[in-house]
Amino acid sequence: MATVNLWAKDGYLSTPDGNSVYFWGFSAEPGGPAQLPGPHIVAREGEAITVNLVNTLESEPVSISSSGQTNVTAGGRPVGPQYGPGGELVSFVDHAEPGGGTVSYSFTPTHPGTFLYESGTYPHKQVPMGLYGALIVRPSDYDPAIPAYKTAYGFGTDTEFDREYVLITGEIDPGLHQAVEQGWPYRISKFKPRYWTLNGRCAPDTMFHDDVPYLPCQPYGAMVMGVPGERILMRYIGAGIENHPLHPHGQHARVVAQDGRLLRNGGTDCSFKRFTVLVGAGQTYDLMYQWSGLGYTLRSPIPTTLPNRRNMGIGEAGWTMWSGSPYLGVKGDIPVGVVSFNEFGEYYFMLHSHEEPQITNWGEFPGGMMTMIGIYPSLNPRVGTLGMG
Ligand SMILES: [Cu+2]
Repeated sequence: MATVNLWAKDGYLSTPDGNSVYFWGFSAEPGGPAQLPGPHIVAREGEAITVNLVNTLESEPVSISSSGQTNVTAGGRPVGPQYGPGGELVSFVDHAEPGGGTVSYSFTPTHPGTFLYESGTYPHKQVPMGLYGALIVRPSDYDPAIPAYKTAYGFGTDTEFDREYVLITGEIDPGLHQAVEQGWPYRISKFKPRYWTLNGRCAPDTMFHDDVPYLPCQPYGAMVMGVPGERILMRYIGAGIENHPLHPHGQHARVVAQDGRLLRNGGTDCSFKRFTVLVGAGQTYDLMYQWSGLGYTLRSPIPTTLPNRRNMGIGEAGWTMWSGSPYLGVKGDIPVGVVSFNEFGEYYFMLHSHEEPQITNWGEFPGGMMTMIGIYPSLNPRVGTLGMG
């Protein structure tokens, strides 16, 4: 039986404009930092899994619920709603009391797919505060060593993939987070997000690698990478309380599943192509992105041609491609040792929320719910694999 241990903690998020935001999140280690989103949980269809939760928060109980999972038990009994002393609803499922309380959930996923897990306790508060993560259920016949069995939904479902990426949407209202930190009243009616996140990060941090040391509480990057012709599985998860129209440039994506259910009715393929998918709060979508632009494919890869250096202006040239500065409009020399511009011949396509105010960081464009898809002539096979499971 698979076992996952999670600790609910508090911490501070980093945003690209230099802000620091108090948040609550799950950690996979008793001594590790809270993280946004929580650790990916990778389970397998038909195999029992136990999720142990320790609540180190001092102020309120925490629980974990996952839409789409059935027959969940805690302590051997079916989970049920929890009420406070005045009869008010506190949690949708059994919770762990504050100050080190524990709860242990067990269930057996009956379907493969992409799911959200989140706190079921005061969810209008604890979910925006960051207590959410991804639950990936592999099909029972999943075998990454055999291409026909390296699928999202099982052999023969036309969901084989070469690489996979989880993209979890969220929003941050720093005012409400500060209210929680200071113990002020939490008024969801005042909800006004200033940051929009993919995997807990705002652009341009979304494009950094996993586990960069300067984002200790935001370990997951959101950059999608592949080579022409590869089947790139993108798992969208709407963890926040807003809806987000996500749009990849470069190629339409094929929606193969919704809310952890394959879009197939008997033998009829019900998948469909879209250039924008509205990821609703609490919803998940599985999309297949297969870039074949300019005639490049797996058999006909992008040629790696070095650009003529005379065609790349720098600094004083006056028509700078990139000035060497992280800020737009300020010129400087490129860093010592940097000698190349796109010399791999890769192509980049934006992937972003089409609700354009969401691609800002507190009003500054670009930022927020935006990342890039990089299509390369070749790429390490370990890129685009999920760490756990
Ligand atoms: Cu666009």
